[in-house]
Order: sequence, then C-alpha cells, then structure tokens
Amino acid sequence: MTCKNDYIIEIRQYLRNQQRIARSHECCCGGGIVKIGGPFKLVDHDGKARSDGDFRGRHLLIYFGYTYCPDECPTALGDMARALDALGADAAKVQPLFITVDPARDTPARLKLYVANFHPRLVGLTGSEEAVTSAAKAYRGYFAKSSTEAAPGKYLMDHTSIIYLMGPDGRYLTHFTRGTSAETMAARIRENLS
Ligand SMILES: [Cu+2]
Repeated sequence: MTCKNDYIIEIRQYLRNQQRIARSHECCCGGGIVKIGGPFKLVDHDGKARSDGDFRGRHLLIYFGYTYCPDECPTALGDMARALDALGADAAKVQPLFITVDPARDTPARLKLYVANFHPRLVGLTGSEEAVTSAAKAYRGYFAKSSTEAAPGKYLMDHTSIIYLMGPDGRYLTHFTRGTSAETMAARIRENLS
C-alpha cells in the first residue's frame, strides 16, 4: 500500500517537473532548473555585427569552442555538419553557429577559414572578451585559458562541449553532448522541427 502511494507521488512529482520544464523551456540537468540561452551581441566571420535577434524564426544549433582546439571542437563541429547533412532539405530550417571562447586569437578572418572546413552554412561568431563571456554565461557554458602556455600565445582553452538546439523563438529545446551520433542528433532535431 505505502509502496504504491509512494510510487504515485513520485510519478506526480515527475510529471509536474516535466510540465514545468515544458512551460519554461528550461533544462533540468543535474536536478536543478537552469535557464539556458539569452541575448548576445557578436560579430560574424565577415565582420558583421550579429545579435541573437537576427536569427529569430530559425532553429539554432550552437556550439562554443575555439579554432586552435586539438580535438573536442573539430569532433563536435564534424558531428553537427553530418547531422545537418542527414537532415536533407530540413537542414535549411536550422542555422548552425560556432561561437568562439578565444576571441583574442579567433578573428573573423580566422573563423571564416575555420568554419568552411566543416559546413558551408556554419557561421562563426566572435567579439570582445566581454561579449563572448556574456554569451557563454547565458548558455551556462564554462571556459578558461589553460594555465600552461607552451610558448607566448600558444595555449589551450578548457571549455564546455555542448551542442545546443534552440527554437525559432530563441528558447532552449534540447542539447547534445559528446558521443551523440550525427544520426541521433538529426533525428532529435527533426522531432523539434515543426
Ligand atoms: Cu574545443
């Protein structure tokens, strides 16, 4: 009897939590409720000022990283590109963005060359240290310059490796972590396109 009641209470709590998440478009990672996403004011790989508002009406696939990254970023961006290819015509509804966390080295020109390696529609974004920090904070992203510098200007960045899917209204829908295959990513993106 007690067991059954406990179970029902648990289910009710679970459903309430799910409804709350659905209403707020927030993420429930780690048990707490955290708002993901927010405004940003950056510069694209052509040197043009771009804000989050410029991308309304399209789904966004966003990844924070840096062009000198030895493995994490190329892997994630490659997966993103393959997922877009797997979406076929539906990929047109999704704008992929790569936001640098290393604006000191990632100039628009450098980003332009870099993003072209992955996908023709991938847009690279950079900006001032403050603008980039503020964008990463909005997405609950963490990044920091690694303490060891091999030579002046030669350093690695530690950073969160998460691919965010945002809705056409700028709200968080879901995210993908390392190990999500391009096929799974494409399937989950497609579920969210409507
Ligand atoms: Cu990286």
